[in-house]
Amino acid sequence: MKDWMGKSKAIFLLGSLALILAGCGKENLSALMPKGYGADTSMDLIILSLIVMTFVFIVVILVLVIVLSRFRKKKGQEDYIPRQVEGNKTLETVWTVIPIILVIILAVPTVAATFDLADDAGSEDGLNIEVTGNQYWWHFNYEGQEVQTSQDMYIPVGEKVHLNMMASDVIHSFWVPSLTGKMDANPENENTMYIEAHEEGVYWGKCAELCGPSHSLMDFKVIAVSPEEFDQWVEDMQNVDPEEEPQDAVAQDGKEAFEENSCMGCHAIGSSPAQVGPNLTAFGDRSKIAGILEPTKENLVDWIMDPESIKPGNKMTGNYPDLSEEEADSIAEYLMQLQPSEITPESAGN
Ligand SMILES: [Cu+2]
Repeated sequence: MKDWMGKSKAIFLLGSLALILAGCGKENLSALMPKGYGADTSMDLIILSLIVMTFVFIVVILVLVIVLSRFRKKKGQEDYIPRQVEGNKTLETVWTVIPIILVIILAVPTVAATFDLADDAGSEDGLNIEVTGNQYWWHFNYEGQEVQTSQDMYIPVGEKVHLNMMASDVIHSFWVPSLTGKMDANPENENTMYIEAHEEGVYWGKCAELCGPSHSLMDFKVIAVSPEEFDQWVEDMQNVDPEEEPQDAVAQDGKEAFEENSCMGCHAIGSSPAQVGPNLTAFGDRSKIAGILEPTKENLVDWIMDPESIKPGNKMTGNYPDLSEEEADSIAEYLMQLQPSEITPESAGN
């Protein structure tokens, strides 16, 4: 008896803890707070399955309680054995038919939603973005627009945005929980999906496929802005001149150091595609540095000096000459000044 009490207490505590922790989800990083078409569809299916599961739970518990109370051994019934039932056709039909009906209730909307979400993926019309997953960052190429960027993906609100997805190294998985479900980014074949945001805002994205030691740090953002702001952002990005000289002396030194140390071998500024490292066109506007650090110059210097301590296994480690603290500082100044647009994660409500 004591043992049973201890177990039920533990189950109660764990259950309460799970309920409390369920409230810890960040806004804009939760499938339970849908802000896009795909996430709405998933949420509808979650609610439907919860209703079905609750119904099954209640029926099973009711039957259990009735059976336990009606057929238990009562006082004075020392040799009591309830009537043994075998091969009851009615019962067997009921417990076969009801689950089949429940499975149909779950399956029909699920299959319909799957086809619906797959329907317009990979369309030729509208905005198409080529998404490439890399260890441990995301590249976005706006097809036909001459716009390339990394980590922060801008989209217009209320529009279907088609994503054509691949990976450059290992399998990654693109996931923006508030907007839609997951999609694998594979090295060998292209997967397509679309996202659509109902409201302006900054939505957090995660890589959802274990892809190496820094998999959990492979964060990115989707920034949904009004269609007018989006057009403005595209224009601002198209007008970036990578050769443009920075305003102040430190940033000018930074630009020189950036070029002398062959940073351009891996990174690009402007619309030329980066081969190995992230495109840095609007680096000064990014919501995070390396996907995870607050966007301050100090954090950028730390990242440049020792990226391995921040994102283990990243490809920048060991791929460039030793920089002095002063060089790193001036490069950081130069990069933080790359702010080609007024449309930023901050203006979108980060
Ligand atoms: Cu990944």
